[in-house]
Amino acid sequence: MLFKSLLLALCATAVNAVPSLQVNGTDFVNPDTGKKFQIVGIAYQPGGSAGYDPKTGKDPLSHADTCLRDAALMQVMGVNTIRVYNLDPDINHDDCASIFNAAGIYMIIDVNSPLVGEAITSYEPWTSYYAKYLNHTFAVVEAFSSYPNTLLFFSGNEVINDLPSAKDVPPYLRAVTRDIKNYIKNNIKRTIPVGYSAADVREVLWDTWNYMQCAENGKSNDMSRADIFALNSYSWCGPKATYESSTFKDLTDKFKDTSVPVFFSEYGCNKPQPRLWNETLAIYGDKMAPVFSGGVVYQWTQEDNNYGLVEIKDDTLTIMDDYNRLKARWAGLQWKTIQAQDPSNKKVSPPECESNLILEKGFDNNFTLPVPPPGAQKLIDDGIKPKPSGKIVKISDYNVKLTVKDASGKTLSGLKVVPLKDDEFNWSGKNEAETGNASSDNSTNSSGDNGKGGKSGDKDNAAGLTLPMTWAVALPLAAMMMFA
Ligand SMILES: *[C@@H]1O[C@H](CO)[C@@H](O)[C@H](O)[C@H]1NC(C)=O
Ligand SMILES: *[C@@H]1O[C@H](CO)[C@@H](O)[C@H](O)[C@H]1NC(C)=O
Ligand SMILES: *[C@@H]1O[C@H](CO)[C@@H](O)[C@H](O)[C@H]1NC(C)=O
Ligand SMILES: *[C@@H]1O[C@H](CO)[C@@H](O)[C@H](O)[C@H]1NC(C)=O
Ligand SMILES: *[C@@H]1O[C@H](CO)[C@@H](O)[C@H](O)[C@H]1NC(C)=O
Ligand SMILES: *[C@@H]1O[C@H](CO)[C@@H](O)[C@H](O)[C@H]1NC(C)=O
Ligand SMILES: *[C@@H]1O[C@H](CO)[C@@H](O)[C@H](O)[C@H]1NC(C)=O
Ligand SMILES: CC(=O)N[C@H]1CO[C@H](CO)[C@@H](O)[C@@H]1O
Repeated sequence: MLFKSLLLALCATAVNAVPSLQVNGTDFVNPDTGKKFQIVGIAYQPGGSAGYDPKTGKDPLSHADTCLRDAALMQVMGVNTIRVYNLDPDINHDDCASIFNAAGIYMIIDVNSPLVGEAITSYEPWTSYYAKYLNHTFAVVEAFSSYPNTLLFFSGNEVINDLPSAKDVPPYLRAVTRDIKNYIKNNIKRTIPVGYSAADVREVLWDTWNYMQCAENGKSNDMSRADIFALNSYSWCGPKATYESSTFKDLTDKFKDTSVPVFFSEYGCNKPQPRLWNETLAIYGDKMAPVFSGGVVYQWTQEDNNYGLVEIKDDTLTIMDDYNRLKARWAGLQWKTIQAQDPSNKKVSPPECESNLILEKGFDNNFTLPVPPPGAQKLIDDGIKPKPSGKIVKISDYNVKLTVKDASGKTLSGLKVVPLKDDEFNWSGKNEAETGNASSDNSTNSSGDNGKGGKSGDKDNAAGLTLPMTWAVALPLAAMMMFA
């Protein structure tokens, strides 16, 4: 009896949870359906990277009212993932994590930030690899690991960006990846994957990918190997670009041989304007979807770098035309089919970590990694103290309270998050709130099917990995340094 009520209590806490995904081979797999999961994501960095200041007690996931507003607007578009860069592990994120979870939206978490002591540096990386840095990294892992919608952690973002930074950084990136994976193995109940988010600089991209995905003696359980490889790519620009001219075809041809899931951790070239989002048709289309696992649009809020979908001034959000165009574009896709593809299920062995795997002269081809810095091994073995922790909480009211205006300046009413049933993730059609603009609403064909996860399995017993990872610089590097 006691046992039974305990079980019920445990189940109750998991209500309205997205299914924790697994990494199997080159795919994210929904364990309930066995289908490949495609990320439909948005980079969520209100204030830009410069807006992150832990001293204010604020970060992008600290305020329930703004998260509720943004989750509602994202849900209407069919977003299923946000990427969040700059997080303070000591702030409470329960409300925001619970809101996004209820909306069927996963979180990709960058464990680093642009602040000193919170990331591996691109030059003289040894000066940034010390126990206090790792402590911060592990604290972010602790803070987010209990949320079922934490998809993966990025152990680094755009750290290797050219040959000079490729000279010393690679072993440090692998070392941090190893430390985080070991930390999770020793201290965290759920296996959450750890990956790297690369700048799409072709001179170093392929070596970076191989350096991160290879394995010692070909063993896929090599702890320093990235579980996922992602790239921030801005090479598809404007309405005239094609699969070939954008070089997305080149990316697809190369990544066909990947041994880990690959996705766009940022995309959405903003020159020329306006963005018509043609690339999303390719990303979720027949050629790319079997190789890639979707992507993350850069970015939610309008900042100085001009990549926003919405503009926030004080507490008022105004929808921009880019939001409407992206929403309309996504609405034209057949999500029911896209999210129902079988994983490749092919046995892919990682390449061997050998110096001849690295092709570019000047790129570090030494796979001997630095050992954890003094004091760090104890943290990895026993856990940090104190440990931040998070939990899913009950949200009593899903109605948006902050002011939201459409692109013409009209205040919208009735906006709310529609909490999904257990084991669903969002894809499109449940939340019918009006946010648009008549012309784009036209094409918004919310023909209604929601991401059904089916029955949930044992979440903590995932054979594979659950999804999370890194920090982003505000200005997409690749936008400036495209495949030099
Ligand atoms: C380690 O992280 C925790 C959680 O953020 C923090 O309270 C503690 O002060 C950190 N320890 C060190 C040595 O930085
Ligand atoms: C991009 O999308 C626009 C709007 O649907 C379309 O007119 C244009 O032809 C597309 N570009 C290409 C190269 O297909
Ligand atoms: C609707 O959206 C289109 C394209 O985004 C824009 O050109 C138009 O001005 C918008 N109309 C209103 C009423 O917001
Ligand atoms: C994972 O992939 C292997 C093939 O590599 C396949 O046999 C297995 O069924 C897959 N597992 C899941 C849970 O999809
Ligand atoms: C590889 O790196 C390790 C650790 O820094 C160093 O001891 C070793 O000499 C390096 N090997 C080569 C061939 O440079
Ligand atoms: C929207 O629908 C109306 C009526 O069905 C049609 O006349 C109009 O051309 C459509 N607009 C767009 C942008 O598809
Ligand atoms: C909306 O969906 C229906 C049914 O799937 C389809 O027949 C129709 O062409 C779609 N309309 C638009 C504008 O995409
Ligand atoms: C609850 C829900 O399903 N919300 C949204 C998910 O995504 C689609 C668009 O793809 C929206 O139309 C839904 O409203």
